[in-house]
Amino acid sequence: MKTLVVIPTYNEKDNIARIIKAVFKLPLKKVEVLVVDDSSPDGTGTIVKELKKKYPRRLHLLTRKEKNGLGKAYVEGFKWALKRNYDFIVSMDADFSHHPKYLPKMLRLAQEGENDIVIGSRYIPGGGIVGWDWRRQLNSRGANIATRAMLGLKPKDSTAGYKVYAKSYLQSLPLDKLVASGYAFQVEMLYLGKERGAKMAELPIIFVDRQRGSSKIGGELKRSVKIVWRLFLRRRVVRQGAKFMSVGLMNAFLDGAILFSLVELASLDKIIARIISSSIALTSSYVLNRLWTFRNHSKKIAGQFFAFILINGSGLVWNNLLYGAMVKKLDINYLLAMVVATAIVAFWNFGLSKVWVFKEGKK
Ligand SMILES: Nc1nc2c(ncn2[C@@H]2O[C@H](COP(=O)(O)OP(=O)(O)OP(=O)(O)O)[C@@H](O)[C@H]2O)c(=O)[nH]1
Ligand SMILES: [Mg+2]
Repeated sequence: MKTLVVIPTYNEKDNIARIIKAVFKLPLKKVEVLVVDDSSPDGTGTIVKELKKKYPRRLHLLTRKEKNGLGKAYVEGFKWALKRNYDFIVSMDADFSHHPKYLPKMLRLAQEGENDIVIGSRYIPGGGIVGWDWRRQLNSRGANIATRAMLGLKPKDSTAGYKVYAKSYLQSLPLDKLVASGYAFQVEMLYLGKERGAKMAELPIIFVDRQRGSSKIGGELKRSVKIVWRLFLRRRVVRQGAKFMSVGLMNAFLDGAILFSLVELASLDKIIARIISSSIALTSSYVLNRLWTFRNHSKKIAGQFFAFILINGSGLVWNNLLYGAMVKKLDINYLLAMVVATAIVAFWNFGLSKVWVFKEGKK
């Protein structure tokens, strides 16, 4: 089993030699290191070149012209690794926050547990952070929780940078088409794993703040928020939700337009007109959700249509109960109550339509 540890560096002259030696001291066979250096002005690259004399076969250096982001550095490192057929590829910071001592256990978990991704996790029992003030702790925690919720990620540490990847998993990724070029790269890698049903595991690590050198994280937070937002909008459930809501809105207008025409132009009885208009709107809503929102191709159209009507009908009952409670018990303005009740019930309708009416088969 061949392993490559990829270490991206920008101005890490005080750490790089020590971390390389620490990796090579591990009781592991066939471990090599690739440093991806963005032409650090402090001479990190020169130090690595010197060390290559000591480890000619195990140490590699990839030099990039200029500082171009952590994510891009990893992508280049990963491509380099895939060309050379390493079985496991590790992402590790140069500053000892990701201590090499955890690597043997992480690799074992990847190999024996047949995991696609093993995460060195700060947020499971046994893990933790040393050396960050409460502000940075809170920041990281908050970012972690928000990211997990928005992207539906299972791992407890969704922003972790210390990971072991199985070769086959990296091969399945569109490495040239990632949206993140900086720190959010780590989140995107997990998100892609979720989309692909990758098998993931976490191993607790104590993350220790850097003792030497300076941080490069400035400005990354804002950029990362943008990336997480973009990934969120790409989620299938979010896209389906948006389509479902627009179908609902469209058909409310359709209902009104038909009702108006039947009453005003065809002088139909108002009750009969509404029965006709709402039936047409409901049918159109079913058809659009089947063909457009959920792209469902099942053959059971009659049963599905019935289920759809059942959900929407029960939604209407809920809607009126909620509306009544808000108006009578809470004394809320009736129009506001109507909007709130309808919004809540829209989620009810969407959720049940997704998991029951138009349920997707397993891929
Ligand atoms: N090649 C390359 N490496 C980078 C770049 N930005 C950061 N790094 C490296 O990525 C790793 C993580 O960066 P850090 O600055 O330690 O980020 P952090 O751990 O979030 O913050 P601190 O530990 O507080 O400094 C380090 O090894 C950096 O040298 C970059 O643009 N290109
Ligand atoms: Mg660091």
